[in-house]
Amino acid sequence: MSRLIVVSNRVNLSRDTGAGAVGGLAAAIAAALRERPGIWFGWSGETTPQYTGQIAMERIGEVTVARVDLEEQDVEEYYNGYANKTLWPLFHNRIDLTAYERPFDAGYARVNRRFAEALAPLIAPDDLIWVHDYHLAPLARELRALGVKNRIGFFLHIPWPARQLLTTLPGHRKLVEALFHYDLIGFQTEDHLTAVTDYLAHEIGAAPISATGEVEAFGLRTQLGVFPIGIEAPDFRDGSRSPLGEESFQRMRESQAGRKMVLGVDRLDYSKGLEERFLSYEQFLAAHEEQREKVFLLQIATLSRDSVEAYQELRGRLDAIAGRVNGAYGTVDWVPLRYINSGYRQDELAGIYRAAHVGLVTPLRDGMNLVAKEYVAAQDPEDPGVLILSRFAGAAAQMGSALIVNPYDRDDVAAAIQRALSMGYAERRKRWERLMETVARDDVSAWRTRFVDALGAPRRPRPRLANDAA
Ligand code: ADQ
Repeated sequence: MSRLIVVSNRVNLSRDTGAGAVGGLAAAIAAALRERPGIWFGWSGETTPQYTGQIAMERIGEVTVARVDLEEQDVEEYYNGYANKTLWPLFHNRIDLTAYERPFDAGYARVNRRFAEALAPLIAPDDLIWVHDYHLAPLARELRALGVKNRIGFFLHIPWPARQLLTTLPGHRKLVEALFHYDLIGFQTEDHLTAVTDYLAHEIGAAPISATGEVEAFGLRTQLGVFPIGIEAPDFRDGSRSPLGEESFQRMRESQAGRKMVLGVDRLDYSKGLEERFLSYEQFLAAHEEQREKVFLLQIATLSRDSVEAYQELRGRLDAIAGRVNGAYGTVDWVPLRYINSGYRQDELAGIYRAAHVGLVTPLRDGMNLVAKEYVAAQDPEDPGVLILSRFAGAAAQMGSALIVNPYDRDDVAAAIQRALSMGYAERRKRWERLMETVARDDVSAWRTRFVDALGAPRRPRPRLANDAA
């Protein structure tokens, strides 16, 4: 069996927490690397005064990780800059927040080159290489320039923007051309794939040449496909019943004091629609006097990218809305909007999911959204809660049995909250069963297996390139 080399911006697996407690993607990658031998390569999250390219190899459980430190300037230009101030907002339809600065571009190219130079010596001829996310779009091009001929796949966890938005990016063509050095490019949904093919058709004049999504452009051939990511469903089902899950479930139930709980769990990010969600909830309270004191919204929003200004500003606005709602509607013994910024261990979170009568997942734009799936997986099958899901989450394509809403429409979201709270048992259960079927079937192993199998499948050789090393 060929080895699997996984590359992502961060390698956030630690000896202390193991694979389970560090988020969905880390758990998925760690599981893939337990199934077959390989290495997980990426940034350590640490900075060093001067980049050395020195790799720290470590064995964590059954997984070998290889990490490099970056310079402050790399972090500023590549990570905070091009990745999180340019590509992230643009790919989430926020051209108003998209900052394009030359040093960002240079830093992005530099770190991708550094990653390639550090990684190349670790690669054996038969290895499959799987690169994750928008931080590393040019990595295959850099590896090819160093003579790496292995199969290299790329999975984009975030949406692909509409052509009209992508073309606002200086150098958009260069970015897309770099992707063609991959053998396989995976997207979360058909919608994202359609946006890519639309760009290729109109900007490059390229169209798929086979039913399996092969496409040629820039003298290169790649394959495009849809691979919706899933979760390790039993982890959330069992986690909600584990000692820690049970404890957090009981704690939540006690603190509910007979009230119904609507739950939001997100990274604090403008793509998650938190502001709009708070305003919709405010609208719900205004429209449904009879529900006041009978319900509350618990919003858990872990701080994220806190050094980026747009995130600091959002945080300030959320604090203000939460304060206003609680000031206007709260009573001495009822806080209508409980808003906290802490992070929780997976089992603890599973217990909180189980205690929630309604899961409110309303991103304005999201590649997939794993929280929607985790919420469903953690429910008590005998007494499941109701999922309200934004039509703009990639997950909506698979989870049509949720109450699907437009997160920009406060009336729509407020009406869905009311409907979820008053839904009868039979409907609630039927909807949950349908959702659970998808979550259990299209899980993270299915995602990983489909992608790695497609990457390893025999195919026509790549066309030779002028700039390929001999
Ligand atoms: P994210 O934008 O991070 O991921 P999401 O898919 O919701 O969004 O995943 C968030 C993860 O963080 C979940 O596993 C959740 O349990 C965890 N999490 C959130 N808040 C937490 C808290 N307070 N404590 C503990 N854990 C918390 C990106 C894309 C998504 C895509 C994923 C995977 O933006 O669209 O679904 O990658 O491809």
